[in-house]
Amino acid sequence: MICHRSLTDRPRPTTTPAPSGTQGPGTAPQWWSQNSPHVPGTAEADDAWGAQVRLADTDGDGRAELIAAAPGENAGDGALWLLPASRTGLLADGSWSYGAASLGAPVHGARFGAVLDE
Ligand SMILES: [Ca+2]
Ligand SMILES: [Ca+2]
Repeated sequence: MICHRSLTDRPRPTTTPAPSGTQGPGTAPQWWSQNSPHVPGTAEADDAWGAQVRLADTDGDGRAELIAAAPGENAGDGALWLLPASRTGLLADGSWSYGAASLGAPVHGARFGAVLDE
């Protein structure tokens, strides 16, 4: 189960995508926020971090990374976070974030990450 932690630190599970790594179903839930060690940024009101989440093998190694969106980041500019996958599961260490500016797109009020396609 992939989960995220809200600004209030009250766990709120999201959908249940396929697990990453070799642990498979039945492993303990994992929780992250922008306040988790190694996750870039700081949790702020209205970030909506985790409003959209997807698992995708972005580097072709056979393990699904976690993509978490915060469309409210930076007063509505929005951003995405990528948490890398390891043999044993997802990791906060090595995670990174990017926004519309990374793609050369307009940033102000873009709500980047408001919709994540499959
Ligand atoms: Ca933030
Ligand atoms: Ca991968």
